[in-house]
Amino acid sequence: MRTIRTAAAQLGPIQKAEERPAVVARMIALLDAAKREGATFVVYPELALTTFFPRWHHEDRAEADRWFEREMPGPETRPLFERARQHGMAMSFGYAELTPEGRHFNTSILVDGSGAIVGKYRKVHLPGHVEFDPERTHQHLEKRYFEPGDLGFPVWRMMGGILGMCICNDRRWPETYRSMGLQGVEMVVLGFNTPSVNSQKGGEALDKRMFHHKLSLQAGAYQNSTWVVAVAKAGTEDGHHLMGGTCIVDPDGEVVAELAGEDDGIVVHDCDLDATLFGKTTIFDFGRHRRIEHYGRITGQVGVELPPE
Ligand code: CDV
Repeated sequence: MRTIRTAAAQLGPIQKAEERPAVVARMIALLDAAKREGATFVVYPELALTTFFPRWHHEDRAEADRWFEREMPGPETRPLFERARQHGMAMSFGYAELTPEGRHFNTSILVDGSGAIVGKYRKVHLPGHVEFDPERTHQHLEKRYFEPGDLGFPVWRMMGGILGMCICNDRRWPETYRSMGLQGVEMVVLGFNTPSVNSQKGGEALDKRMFHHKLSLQAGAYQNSTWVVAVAKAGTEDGHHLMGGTCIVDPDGEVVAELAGEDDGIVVHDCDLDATLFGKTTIFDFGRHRRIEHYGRITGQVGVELPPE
C-alpha cells in the first residue's frame, strides 16, 4: 500500500476586512488539527488567503492588487510554511499570484514536508466575465482580474505518488482530469469557491449545484482512476453565500469522506494510491483502449460546430 493520510481542510468564510495574518492563523489551526489526526498532507481551498474578491467590481483593476501575493512565501504566509515544516507535513493551497512582470493568475501550489514549493498550477478555466454585468445577481469577475493559466496541467512525483492540481471551475471540465490522467496522476487536489446561487439562474437549487459539483469530481476520478480531493471555502462572506461540499473521492468514483457544514474544519482519509492501479490497468488502460484518431475535435476546435442543415 502507498497511503497518503490526507486532510481536506475547509475554510469557513473570510470577510473582506479580515487580514492575511488572521487567515493564516486559522490555516495553522487546521494544520495542527490534521497533525493530531496523523495526516501527512493538507489541502486548503482556492484563494485561501482572502475573501473571494472576484465578486467585487473595481473600475480601476489595479485596486484589486491588494488581494494578490507578490511573493510566496511572503512575510504573512511564512508562519504557515514554518509550521508545516516543523510538522513535516506537505500541503497545497490556492492564492492570487502577481508576478514580478505584473501578470495575474489564480494559482495553487504543492509544498513538500520540508517547506519547499515543488509544484505550481495556474487556473486554466476561468469562469465569469470581464465587465460589470447588471443582469447578474452578483458579479463573478475572474476574467477581469486573472489571465488564463499558462502552465498546462502538470503532475509531480511527491510522497511516493503522482499528484496534480486544478482549481474550482477546472473540476467541471473532463479535459482537466484527462490531461493529468495521461501522465498517470494518482491524486488530483483542488480548492473551490462556489456561490450557492447561480448568478444567471436564480431558481437553481443548492442541491442541484451540489449534485453538479460531486458529479464532476466523481466522473473525473472514475474515468481516470485517480483520487480527487476537493476543498471548499464555504459560508457567507459579506452577504454572499458559498456552498460547502468538501470531500474526498476514491478512484472508483465514490465519495469516501465528506465534511458537513460551512465552518473551518478537516476531514481525514487514508488514500491508498495503489487503489488507482486496477482501473488504470483494466477499463481505463489508456494505452490499450484510447482511439486518438477520433479525438481531433477535442483539441482542434473550441466552440460547437453544428452539422450542416
Ligand atoms: N471559483 C469558481 O471557479 N467558481 C465557479 C462558479 C462561478 C460556477 C465554479 O465552477 O464553482
